[in-house]
Amino acid sequence: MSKLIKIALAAVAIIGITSSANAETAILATNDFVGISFWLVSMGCLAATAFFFLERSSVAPQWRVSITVAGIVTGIAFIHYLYMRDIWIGTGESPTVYRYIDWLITVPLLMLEFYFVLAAVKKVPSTVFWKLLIGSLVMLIGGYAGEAGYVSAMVGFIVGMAGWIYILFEIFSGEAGTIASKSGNKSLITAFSAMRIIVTVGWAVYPLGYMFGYLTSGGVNVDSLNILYNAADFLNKIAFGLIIWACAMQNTSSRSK
Ligand SMILES: *C/C=C(C)/C=C/C=C(C)/C=C/C1=C(C)CCCC1(C)C
Repeated sequence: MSKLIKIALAAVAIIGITSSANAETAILATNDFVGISFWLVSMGCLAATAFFFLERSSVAPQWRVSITVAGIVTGIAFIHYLYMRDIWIGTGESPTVYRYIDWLITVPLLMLEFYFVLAAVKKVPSTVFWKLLIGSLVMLIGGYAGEAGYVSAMVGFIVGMAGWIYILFEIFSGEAGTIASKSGNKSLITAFSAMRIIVTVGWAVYPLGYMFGYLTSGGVNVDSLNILYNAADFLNKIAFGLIIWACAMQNTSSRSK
């Protein structure tokens, strides 16, 4: 299929999805900053998705899976953000279920990016893949069970934290972290440390939100919580992918010189 046809098909798909998700769009008030933040992240995700797919062929072949996955993550988030935006504008309530559905798909994919960037420059045992996948699922299923009331909020929090701490251990000093630091590849090491900072600092926003929402008395202000989550998603999904893209480009040009 020619590139032009592919781009045309993608444009039609995006217009179709957008117009069906917008079928009953309520009016966005000029002072609804939460609604505006949902809208900004939707558009950021759309732009990032187009960017990653168009840039895919600019990087060396072994980096392409990582760039594809970055585009899939922002593409999935784009569609969820359209729905979340509508729910917020229409009802003024937090779209928690949609957030978790989005996390359930995008978070394991983001974790697997650590595997894919390693695999771009080294042979990596498949145990790394499974450890990252299972750690992220434990974190999310624990958190959801707690939020939805299948287990107490505290038990859900502890299980979720255990999954996150396990992931952090794995990428800092576990198998994945060791392979990266011993690789001797500058682009990989740069990508890996920036990605680690995001998973440590950027991801900390979510358990903090959970803590203030469920474990402290008085609860949390839904407006600030949603703005915070939206800003965190922007960093954790879009900036995360851009870091991988930048390192892939650097690695590609240092090879061709
Ligand atoms: C794009 C969306 C991202 C990167 C979402 C990440 C979500 C988390 C890191 C959630 C973590 C949680 C804990 C560590 C414990 C309590 C429950 C969660 C699920 C909020």
